[in-house]
Amino acid sequence: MLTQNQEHKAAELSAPPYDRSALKPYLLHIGFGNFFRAHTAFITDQLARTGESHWGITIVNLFKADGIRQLRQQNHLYSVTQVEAKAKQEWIIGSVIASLHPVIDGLPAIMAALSAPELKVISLTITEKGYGLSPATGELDLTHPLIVADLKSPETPHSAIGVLVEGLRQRYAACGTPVTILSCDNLAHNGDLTRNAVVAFAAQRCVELAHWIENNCTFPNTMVDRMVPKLSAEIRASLNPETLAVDQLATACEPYCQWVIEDRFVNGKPEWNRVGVNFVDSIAPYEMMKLRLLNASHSFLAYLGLLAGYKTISETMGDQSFRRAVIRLMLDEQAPTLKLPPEISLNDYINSIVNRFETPLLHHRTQQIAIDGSQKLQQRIIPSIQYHFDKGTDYTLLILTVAAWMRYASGISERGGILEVQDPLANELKRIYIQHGLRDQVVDEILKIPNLFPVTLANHPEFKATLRNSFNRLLKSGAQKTVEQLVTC
Ligand code: CS2
Repeated sequence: MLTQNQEHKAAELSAPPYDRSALKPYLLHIGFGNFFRAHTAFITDQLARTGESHWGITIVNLFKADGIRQLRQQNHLYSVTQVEAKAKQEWIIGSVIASLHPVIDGLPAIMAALSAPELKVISLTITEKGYGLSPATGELDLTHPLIVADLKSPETPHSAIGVLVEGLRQRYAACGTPVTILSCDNLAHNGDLTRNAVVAFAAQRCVELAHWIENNCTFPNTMVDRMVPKLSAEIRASLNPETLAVDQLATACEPYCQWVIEDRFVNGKPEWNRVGVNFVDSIAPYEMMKLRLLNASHSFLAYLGLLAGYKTISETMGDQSFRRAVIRLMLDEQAPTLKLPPEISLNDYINSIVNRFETPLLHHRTQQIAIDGSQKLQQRIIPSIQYHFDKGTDYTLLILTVAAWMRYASGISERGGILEVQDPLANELKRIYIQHGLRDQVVDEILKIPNLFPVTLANHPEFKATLRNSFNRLLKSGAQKTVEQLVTC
């Protein structure tokens, strides 16, 4: 609860220099996390600053209500600070104009917003696990507990997909106005996967609804890029104290910001291209490049760095062996799997990633990036392993990332301390470790978890043996020595 004094101060966060009352709820966004605040909302705010956009955002948060309550206390304003060595730039974001939460406002209010004729775009940042997909196949997992529950009572859904489909059903009944659905999560072909999940869920309810969605909604694929770490005490210390005193939602990020979107909007779009967004025919080369170079490297540094005792990505990059290893991962094991967009130079792109990772100001914690590995590896690492496996080429650093994730999943650090494991499979992983201990049998057991890895790999003796070797190497030598040995040989 805010004190009266804080409430008074919160109202003082000064609005950006445009008429917010002229913004209309054309965009509804599900998920009020840090990334959204510093990316989609930030970009929409930049556009509003041109004075020529009426695009405003309604936020829907399905889980935590605190952020929404706080946002309302702050008149839907909050700050985003771009941290960089030379200067910090602080923005007060005004593009969010309304907010909804099922517990505070009730589900019917959310459904009314989703079926409003003036709504043109629905965007999502619900994290990889929020889609209820099977990591191995990318299809909607009809055994996923939230999906099972929502299919039983589809008119009172809790999952993002269930809410979306019920909203679209009511939209179909109320006005039938087409709408664009924009996934902004780090999934390969995020639009296609979202369409498949939504249509599959809808088909379980009513085939006619599934057809309406297929024919009246588009799901452009998008590639998003901006590092937005959780606000740590270290970053807080570098932000403007006057803003912090009135802003409980202060967000910090790097200056870098990229958004590439397939130009398949069915009912109008914001002119985001005026503020740096690229609308293209196909984002496939961009998303592969970003997932396999940036995100995969992040996971490599997160798991191996965490095991070696490093707290942040920049600290891990400060260790020359890790720095060399991650560059080698990008150049030797990821680049061969990619077809880059024609205007991109591989070396420049890799150099820019290295520079971004080295920025100490961001304090991007290895622990934060390690979250949800069971969902992330399938997007960033596994397809490249499959590529090398089929070709018979080297994937030592890729498989080491998987082995390091498995080792991290034990919840025990190399010094015998506790590692906090946050993953949808955390309980399952814990059960395996309790049964087998810190021994390489766990590798086979984890590979047996249904829908985690593609069966072509999970059942292959050679793949299993390679993964076990990598895992044993980590057990025997530790992350630091293993990485050091790999880059010096
Ligand atoms: C990170 C991403 O946490 C993670 O898994 O790799 O959030 C990364 O910071 C963003 O994708 C950068 O655009």
